[in-house]
Amino acid sequence: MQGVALITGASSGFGAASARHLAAHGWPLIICGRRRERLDALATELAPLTPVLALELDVRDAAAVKRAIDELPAQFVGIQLLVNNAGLALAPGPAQTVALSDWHTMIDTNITGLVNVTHALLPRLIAWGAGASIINIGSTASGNPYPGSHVYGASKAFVQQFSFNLRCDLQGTGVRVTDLSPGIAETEFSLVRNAGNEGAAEAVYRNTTPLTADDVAEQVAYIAALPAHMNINRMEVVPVCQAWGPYAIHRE
Ligand code: NDP
Ligand code: 8X3
Repeated sequence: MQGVALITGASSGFGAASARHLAAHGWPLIICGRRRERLDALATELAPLTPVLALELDVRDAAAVKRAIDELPAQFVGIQLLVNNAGLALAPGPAQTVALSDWHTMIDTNITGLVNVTHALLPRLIAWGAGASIINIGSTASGNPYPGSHVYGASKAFVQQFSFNLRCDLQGTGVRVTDLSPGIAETEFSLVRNAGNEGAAEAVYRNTTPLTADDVAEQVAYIAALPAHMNINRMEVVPVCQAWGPYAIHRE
């Protein structure tokens, strides 16, 4: 039987592309995000392929997340796949210049939001058993420090360790967990990070060939379709143009 996939942050970028790829592979979908119109448009687009439920949901609101999961229509309760994708970076300047509220927003979304959704869905994924998956969208920023990453990279380090720790506790349930960590990808991510400044967002990708949302969505669909006995613990995917830099040495 084909289970349902729930994708957070499906109104844009990786989440929307994952919805399209999973729909093409026959997954019934629950697509979540705060921007209702975008979700409705995506649901209308995908409706000829698969049943789709659009849920307006802020992942930071634990009570709303739990209520939405508890009140799912019967057709959508058989959840086999959770794609924890909703997330954002803010304030790309040095840590010492950043508003505390921006740090809180990243923690509330990338950490607390991901935990809220995971906690609400674990009973359903465990009920599904073998073949169920959680795909947490991490980042190369989780293990590679760089200027301006401060709380963003640290929040993705949480995602990686939480993914690994979940694997330990889910031993024997059949539920798989993957930290899927992309490098630079052209989505609305940089527009959000640069507070809507299109020039600054465009400069991030200028003269590069970054990953696309489809590149990442293909990995989501691949991981979700693996045989039930296989678990990819972590997959890091970067564009060829992205590699590591040297240590920064400050000289007097
Ligand atoms: P986008 O900005 O295009 O998409 C982000 C998605 O997250 C949107 O659908 C947005 O929906 C949703 N979202 C943000 N805050 C909330 C919230 N509080 N509640 C519910 N949904 C929320 O960026 P990407 O697709 O690039 O980002 C997706 C994930 O990938 C993020 O976790 C990001 O950190 C990660 N990532 C991105 C990389 C990149 O270079 N693009 C590389 C590595 C990882 P809405 O605003 O409608 O709520
Ligand atoms: C986003 C990728 O390289 O901007 O997670 O940190 S990067």
